[in-house]
Amino acid sequence: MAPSSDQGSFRTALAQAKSVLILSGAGLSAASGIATYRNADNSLWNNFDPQKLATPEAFKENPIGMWTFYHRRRAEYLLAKPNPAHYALATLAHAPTLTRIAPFTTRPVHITQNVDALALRVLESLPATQDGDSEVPPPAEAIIEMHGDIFVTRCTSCQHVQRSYAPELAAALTALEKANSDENDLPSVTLDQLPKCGGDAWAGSNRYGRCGGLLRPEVVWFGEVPPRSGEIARKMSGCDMLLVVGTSSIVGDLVRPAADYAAQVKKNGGSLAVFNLGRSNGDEEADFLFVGPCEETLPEVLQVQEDMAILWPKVEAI
Ligand code: BJW
Ligand code: ZN
Repeated sequence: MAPSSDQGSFRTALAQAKSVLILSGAGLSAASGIATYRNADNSLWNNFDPQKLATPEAFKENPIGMWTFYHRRRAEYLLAKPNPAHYALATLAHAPTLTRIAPFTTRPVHITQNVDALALRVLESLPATQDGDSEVPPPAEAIIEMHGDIFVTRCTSCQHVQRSYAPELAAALTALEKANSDENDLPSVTLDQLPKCGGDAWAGSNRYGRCGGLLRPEVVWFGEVPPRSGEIARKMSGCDMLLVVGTSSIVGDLVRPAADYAAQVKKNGGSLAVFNLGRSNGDEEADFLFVGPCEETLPEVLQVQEDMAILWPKVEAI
């Protein structure tokens, strides 16, 4: 049967669901000005073969080139602002809104493939619910960044992991970025000047978290196992309503394991609601399909515009 785009039927199904999950991809952040990976004029990987670039082998072969690429994206994402689609999804982590929309489900976990931290930043900005229940975990626990996060680094020697929104991880990379206007006059960066454990001022210690080792961005490259994969698979097997937002494939022929989740939910008798700018691969399997920019469709279909305005009164984008 063809997917339905009837908003009322979708809301009825959501209101009956007992276990709701969200799976998002790059389309969620498109309205924040962040390029998607594939198939748009400005896509990140139009000029690259991702299976060559986004691998641990590429980092080993060319750490300077890789850090230049990630440093630029990090600087750009730092300036990006969450858009109404992020806020609409985050209202589902707000107990009173969730109780109205889907009273029988526990707080939906948002599994995002995005590495831009925007969904996390919005959940962290959600005002605390005044329900006096100290047992309720903080909203940010309702997010799993399954392909990592560009603001997190891991030391390749001592494995120390750190989150930092500092604009500069290593002075040499910032100098490179500033010199970018004249490609012929690029300062040369040496391995020693790349982001290192303990920072630019590292002075020879070998302690954990200050060992001088080369840092890498804590993103998930091809061939690496996404963190919390087991936990995600378990959650999917108990899910009866999966919202799939802005990802290019919902059947297992693009980026796995994310592209397997929708089929898994369907196999277990759960429902699938897809929010995408256009038709995406496998969306004929969906029960509900809302074609259009998710920054418009999500607030409207979930009917959370008012909740967004009340929860984030100072955000202009809402
Ligand atoms: C809008 C919109 C708007 C736009 N509103 N919508 C066969 C051979 C060899 C390997 C494999 C194989 N089969 C499977 C594999 C494994 C491999 C894989 O999938 N390879 C395939 C390429 C073949 N996968 C892996 O290696 C993964 N690990 C793994 O499998 O481990 C084994 C294991 C797993 C689990 C349990 C046990 C073992 C790791 C995959 C890592 C992917 N990493 C990347 C890069 C992150 C770092 C970085 O950013 O630099 O993650 S790849 C890239 O693709 C990124 C994304 O998260 C991911 C998905 O892309 P996404 O989000 O779908 O973006 P787009 O651009 O493709 O689509 C955007 C969509 O939005 C479009 O549909 C638009 O229409 C829409 N849109 N504007 C609504 N306003
Ligand atoms: Zn270290």
